[in-house]
Amino acid sequence: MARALVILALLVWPLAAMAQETATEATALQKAMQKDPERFAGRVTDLIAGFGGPEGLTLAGIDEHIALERAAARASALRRFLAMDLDADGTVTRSELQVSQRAASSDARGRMERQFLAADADGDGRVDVAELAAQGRLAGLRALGEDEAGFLRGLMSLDADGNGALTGAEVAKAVVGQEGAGPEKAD
Ligand SMILES: [Ca+2]
Ligand SMILES: [Ca+2]
Repeated sequence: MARALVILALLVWPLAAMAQETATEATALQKAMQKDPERFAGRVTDLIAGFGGPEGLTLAGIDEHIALERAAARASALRRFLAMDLDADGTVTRSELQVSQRAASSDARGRMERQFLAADADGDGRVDVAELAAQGRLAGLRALGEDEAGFLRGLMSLDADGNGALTGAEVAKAVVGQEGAGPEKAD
């Protein structure tokens, strides 16, 4: 009997964890709608216009948006490093850093030093290809984190007719349904 209970608990636990995650996203969605319905609707309308297909915004469209935002942040982070790679071997050494630092303003020198030290994860005095790639990934996640990505994917819960595509009308309906529904509406 006890054993059966343990097995049951093991089976149910992951499902409960998943439900919890979905509930957290739903709450974040409701909060965003209640806090500033106009801003929320505007933002989602822009997303639908920018990344939606003829039927509306799909999960694939949301993922494209997430990937593009992260790629843009990754590209600008990598650009800073690549501009210091004087011999074009794909890695930035301390002596390459120093040449760039000499040419930079005094304000920029300190920042370049910090960025170099942060990127040189193994501390061998050079930022190699793998360390550069890691910096790029980090910059992407800083620009659009997992919480935000989860929130954006959670928008698909507003797909009222369940056809896998979110329309402006569905968003408008959801926002109207949420207005005034908040337990602690901001004053
Ligand atoms: Ca180099
Ligand atoms: Ca290194």
